[in-house]
Amino acid sequence: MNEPLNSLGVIEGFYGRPWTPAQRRRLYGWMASWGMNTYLYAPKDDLWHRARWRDPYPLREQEVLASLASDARSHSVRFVYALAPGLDFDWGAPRDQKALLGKVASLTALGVRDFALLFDDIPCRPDRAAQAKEQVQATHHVQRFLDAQGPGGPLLFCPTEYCAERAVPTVTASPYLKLLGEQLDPRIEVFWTGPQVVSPQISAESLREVARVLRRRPLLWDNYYASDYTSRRLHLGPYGGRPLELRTEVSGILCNPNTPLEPNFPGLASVADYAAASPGWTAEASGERALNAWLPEFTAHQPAELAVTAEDLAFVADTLYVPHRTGPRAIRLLEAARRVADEPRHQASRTVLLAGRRHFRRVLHALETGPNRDLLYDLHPFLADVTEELTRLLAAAKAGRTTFPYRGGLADGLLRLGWPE
Ligand code: GDL
Repeated sequence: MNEPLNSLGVIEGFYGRPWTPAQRRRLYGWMASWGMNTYLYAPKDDLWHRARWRDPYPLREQEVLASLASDARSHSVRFVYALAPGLDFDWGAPRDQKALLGKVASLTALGVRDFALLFDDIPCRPDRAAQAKEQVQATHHVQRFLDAQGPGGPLLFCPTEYCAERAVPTVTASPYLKLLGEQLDPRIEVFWTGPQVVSPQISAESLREVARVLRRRPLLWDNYYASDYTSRRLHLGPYGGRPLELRTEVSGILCNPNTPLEPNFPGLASVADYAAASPGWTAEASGERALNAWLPEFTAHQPAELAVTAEDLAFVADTLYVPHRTGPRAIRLLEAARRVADEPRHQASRTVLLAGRRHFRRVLHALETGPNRDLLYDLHPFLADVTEELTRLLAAAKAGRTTFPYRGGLADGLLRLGWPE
C-alpha cells in the first residue's frame, strides 16, 4: 500500500497575466482552510521565471517574492519557486551552469527554501535521451547546491515529456522517460499531467505505468481547471474523472487552475474534498458542497428577495463546467436553444431560455451590487456573454425569425467546425 498524498495544492503555472500579490494571499487563506499545503510559483509569463530566467529579479519584485514566501509560510503553505530555464539553457556552457546557481542563490537570499525546475513546453531535441541526461545533470547541479545550503526539501522536476501524449514513442518505450527513471535522484519528484495535457480522465493504471518507468510515483500536475487556452470558458464544476484510488498512485496533487483567481474557489474546494474523501464520494455531491461554500460571496449585502440561490449558482456553474463537458442544466438549455432556433414559437423551450437567463441575471446583478469586485470582474465577461446570446435568441424567436446576426468572431467560427449538429 502506497503512502497518502505528500502534497496537495495549487500551481500558478498558466500562460497569461499572473495573479497579483493580494490575490495570492487570498489563495493562501483558502488553501489553509482546506488543508492544502503546497503552492508552486510558476507563472509562465513572469518574465524572470522563464524568458529571462538568468537575470535576477528587480528590487521591487524581490520584495514581493520575499513577502509572498513568508505569507505562504504563515498559512502553513509551502512556497515552492519554479525556474524554467529550458527555452535556451545550454548545459555545455559554464556560463549557464553558473547562471542557474546564481538565480537560485538570489532567491534563497529572499527566504525561498523550496524549488522546482521546469522543462515543459520547450523545443525537443532529436536525441531525447541526451536531452534528458542534460536536464538530469542540471537538476543534480542545483540539488547539490541546495543540499549544501540547508533547510529546503528536494527539488520538484517537470519533464519535457510530461504526459502520455507527449511521450515518444510511448510511455513505456520512451528513451527520455527511461533515462529520467534510471538517473534522476530518487528523492526528486517528477510532474505528470496524465494521458493528455488537459486530461478529462486519469486512470490509476496509467499512473502505475508511468511510475514503473520513472521509478517513483508521479506528482500530478493537474490542468483539469486550467483556462489559459480559451477565452470562452472557465471551469467551476466538480473535480472528476479521477477515481479515489488514484490518490495512492501519486505523491501529490497540484492543480494549475483557471487564470482568473476568484472563480477557482469551487474547483479547488472540490479538489480538497476529493483528497479527503471516503468511499462513496461522488463528484456531483462534491460540486454541490463546493458551490454551497461559495454562495456567501454572492449573497453578502443582498436583500432576501434578490439574493442569489443555490440553484442560480448551480446553473452558472453547469454552463462553465469542466473541460470537454457542460453540466446537465446547460445541456438542457442548449437543447431548448436548438429547438427555438428551429421553431421560434416553441413555447416550452422559450420558457427554459427565459428561466436560464433569469439565473444569469440574478448572479450578475448580485455581483454588480456586491462587495467582491474582483469576482465581478472575473465572471462578468462570461455571464454577460451568455445573457446577451440568450437575449438575441429570444428576441429573434419573439419576432418569429430563425436567423439572427452572427457575433461569435473567428475563434467561435473555428470552434463550431467540430461541433456535432
Ligand atoms: C501546459 C503547460 C501549462 C499550461 C497548460 C494548459 C504543463 C506542464 N505545462 O502544457 O503551463 O497552463 O498546458 O494550457 O502543463
